[in-house]
Amino acid sequence: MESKTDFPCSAHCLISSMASGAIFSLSDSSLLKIIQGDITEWSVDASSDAIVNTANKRMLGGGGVDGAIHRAAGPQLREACFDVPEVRPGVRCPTGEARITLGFNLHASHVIHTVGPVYDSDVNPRESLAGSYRNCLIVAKENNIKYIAFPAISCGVNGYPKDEAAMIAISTIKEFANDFKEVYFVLSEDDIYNVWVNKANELLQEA
Ligand code: AR6
Repeated sequence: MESKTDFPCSAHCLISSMASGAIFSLSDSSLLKIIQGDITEWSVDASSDAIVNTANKRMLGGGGVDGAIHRAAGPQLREACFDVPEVRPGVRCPTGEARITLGFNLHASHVIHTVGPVYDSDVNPRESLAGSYRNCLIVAKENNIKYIAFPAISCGVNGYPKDEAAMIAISTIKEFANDFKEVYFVLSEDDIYNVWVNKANELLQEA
């Protein structure tokens, strides 16, 4: 996964398009890695790590990534989520915010839960999606997380257009270029993976 080609690229863009994924340099000490796979299987050789869950406001499980993460983490994750205080009845995490729990049976030590916008009904889906990425990264920093893996937040049942979602995701992560050793996207679908790699190449070449 670490191998890089000697692709002629700017100093800020070291990309490897090998089967293992694509690797970009966010800063002198920070990498962005885009890989295909199941985020519940993500692991790095570090204890300061977290995966991001694209949850719903109740935070008690759902479909897609949310369901997969709850199944892999085991029932303790639901109990930990249940203990997250409600900000109003039925809402533990409003749209665009983030909450952290332990990872239990996952390889990752922590799960950061965020609620992405439902594209067709959110008043300002761009701001909400950027808020989700930004607040996950803020919560991660507060908890000394150095390795973090994101899925494509809101790109499943929430219906966010992939190209705009990739632009928001990667440009928001660029704001935190010096704060993490490695930021990952673990993407299960071929088309989303390709959109993300193209967008990362575009945005990071501009850096
Ligand atoms: N690993 C990586 N990516 C995955 C995985 C996986 N195991 N499973 C699905 N994806 P979605 P959303 C991809 O629908 O749109 C839930 O019910 C998937 O193909 O999980 O943010 C929650 O409770 C898609 O590209 O999340 C919420 O109510 C992307 O992950 C709601 O769905 C996100 O798809 C959240 O909807």
